Amino acid sequence: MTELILALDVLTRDEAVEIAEKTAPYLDAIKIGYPLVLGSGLSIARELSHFGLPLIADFKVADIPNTSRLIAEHVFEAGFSGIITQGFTGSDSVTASVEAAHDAGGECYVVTEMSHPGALEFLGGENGVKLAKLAVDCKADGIIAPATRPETVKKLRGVIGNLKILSPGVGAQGGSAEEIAPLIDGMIVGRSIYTSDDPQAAAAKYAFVRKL
Ligand code: OMP
Repeated sequence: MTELILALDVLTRDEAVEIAEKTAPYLDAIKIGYPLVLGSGLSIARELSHFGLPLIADFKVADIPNTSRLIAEHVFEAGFSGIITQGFTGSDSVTASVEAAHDAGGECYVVTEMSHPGALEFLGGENGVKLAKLAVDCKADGIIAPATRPETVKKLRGVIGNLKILSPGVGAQGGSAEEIAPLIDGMIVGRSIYTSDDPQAAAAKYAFVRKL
């Protein structure tokens, strides 16, 4: 079964808690990034931990190894169980994030080809494949790969084997939940749930798709 991960990119604590309350029964994890953390502070992780779901920190870390490690340590101390890092910074930086995650009992995911059209200017094709190989070599727990390009996801699966694939781009970015779900381990959905008139019903719909 493919997990359903809510990308909770709302801007305030109140909105975040309201959406999480409505959707939590249908979710397997919540992903939080700059929009919410800059709006509400890192302490939002502790508040959302009351819903009993794994929390993934989407900071797309892209720094030197020492800074990457410091960021990751902060993230896991704050109560997250996973972190997303860029891969183009190279193996030493990615390894620093992976080791900090594993030292804290958490997981680290490496971004490969991103889901938006502009990603193809630098991250697509052979570079996406190289980033996936790097994730394997650095002992990451999985990769982030685009639900907007199922063919790419299939190709990257061939590179990473059993590592997890988490895929954003479903709904608002045009990716099909039905098409991508059988290829991946976790479907990341943001706006199609949290901007819906009925976030609970939207989450329930994606939760149904993930079981198909
Ligand atoms: P929606 O487009 O609203 O469903 O949100 C997608 C979420 O996934 C956002 O939080 C993005 O920042 C994130 N994301 C992508 O959309 N594309 C990527 O290639 C990578 C990510 C990510 O790392 O989560």
